Amino acid sequence: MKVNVMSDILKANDLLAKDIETLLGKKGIVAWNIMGSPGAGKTAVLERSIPMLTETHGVAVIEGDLATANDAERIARTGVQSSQINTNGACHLDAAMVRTAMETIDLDTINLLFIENVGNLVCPAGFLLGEKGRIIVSSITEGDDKPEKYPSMFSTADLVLMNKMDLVSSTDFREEYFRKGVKKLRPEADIIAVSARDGSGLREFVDWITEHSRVSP
Ligand SMILES: Nc1nc2c(ncn2[C@@H]2O[C@H](COP(=O)(O)OP(=O)(O)OP(=O)(O)O)[C@@H](O)[C@H]2O)c(=O)[nH]1
Ligand SMILES: [Mg+2]
Repeated sequence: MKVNVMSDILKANDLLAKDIETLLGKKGIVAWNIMGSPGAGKTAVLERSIPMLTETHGVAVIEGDLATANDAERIARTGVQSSQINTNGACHLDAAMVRTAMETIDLDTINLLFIENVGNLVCPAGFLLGEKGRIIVSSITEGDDKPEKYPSMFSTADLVLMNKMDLVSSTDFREEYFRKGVKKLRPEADIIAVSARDGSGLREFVDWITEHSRVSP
């Protein structure tokens, strides 16, 4: 008999993700799935951008990690709602985890939800979470060949942030090579060079979020 366990799991996940998307849509909330390697700077980019975003948006963040509440605590210090999911070993978030975390957030006070996935360049790609789109934070210290080495992840990105640009002179990172690698997999993806350390590029990131988070009436 044919055994089809993985595709059944993905199908169930996608159905729940669709429910989440519908619920968020009814409430006028746009969700972004933030993905990238461990330590790429996903939380740092959010920490530094949230004060700009809250000038015009109600923001909340769901944080996914194997263990600790470190990231949710960092986000809470910015003053917005944050909720931590511990996956206890799982290398990605799934829609059921996100649905549970959403119950801890006052959805009536927000219109922007960031879901920071578990740091990983492979597993999160296969699991929809109800997001409008996907943002990959890729730090330049990881190397300029990451798009071509991790195509499943980069081929689903709507926006790629090249983070840690403040360190570029200490690396052999070739920005054009990286950009070509992304565009080959996903021509429509936007790419922005940023530094969560010195803040460069983050206004452009905030403008991108604002532009792409408009809810059609
Ligand atoms: N120099 C420099 N350091 C950065 C930058 N962004 C993040 N960092 C540092 O990189 C480290 C990891 O940053 P995090 O924001 O925790 O990275 P993350 O992607 O959220 O990590 P995980 O959640 O563990 O996957 C921290 O020590 C940050 O201070 C940057 O733009 N420049
Ligand atoms: Mg983090």
